[in-house]
Amino acid sequence: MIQLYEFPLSGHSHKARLLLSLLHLPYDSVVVRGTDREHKAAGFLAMNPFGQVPVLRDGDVVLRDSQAILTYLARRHGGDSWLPGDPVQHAQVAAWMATAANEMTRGPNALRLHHKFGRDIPVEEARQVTANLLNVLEARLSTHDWVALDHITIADIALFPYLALAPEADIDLGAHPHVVAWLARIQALDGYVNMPGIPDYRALLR
Ligand SMILES: N[C@@H](CCC(=O)N[C@@H](CS)C(=O)NCC(=O)O)C(=O)O
Repeated sequence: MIQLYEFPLSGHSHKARLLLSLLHLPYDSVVVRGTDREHKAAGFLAMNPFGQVPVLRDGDVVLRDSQAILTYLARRHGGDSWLPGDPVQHAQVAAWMATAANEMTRGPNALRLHHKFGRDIPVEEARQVTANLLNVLEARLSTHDWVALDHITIADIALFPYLALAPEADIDLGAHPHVVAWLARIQALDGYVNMPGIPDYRALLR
């Protein structure tokens, strides 16, 4: 049985939860007790020396990093559609995975850490990164249903949680209707699971 080491309020963990659920893969959730600093204890550091969730264990395979976990699940359990083997399509997905790791982390994720958890961050820089990211995504999604290809891929999953958690990051999505429609499209998928803090974007479209 696959095991997912996670924090319940972690958007990075939610990427893994979401793909596991969309793939209808059963797994055991191992909630890491952040308040007890379990993620910095030797046992956890042996799985991820950075001391961060999520970590996924599948038999002998132990993986850290949400993007890497999505990559593994897609290739091992998801056929050829979530991360196609075609070199060009693979690279197009990889480009957006990099956006999830970079701009999404420096922008919306950082703003949520600040507004929800009180983390000291460069707020103005995070707002600018977020504004640029939203403009780029809005342009893409005004002509396409999905961020990387003409069907859903792990890039959509990697980008979903920290945009969907926008209210907790004091981000207004009002000027980005195509981003909102894309969030709702993901929420309408068979097997979609929510996490605390993500509103029902489908209700906004009704
Ligand atoms: N690049 C990592 C980042 C993971 C990350 O920042 N995890 C947070 C929770 S969302 C964490 O474990 N923070 C605790 C810490 O850094 O000490 C990924 O994508 O999985």
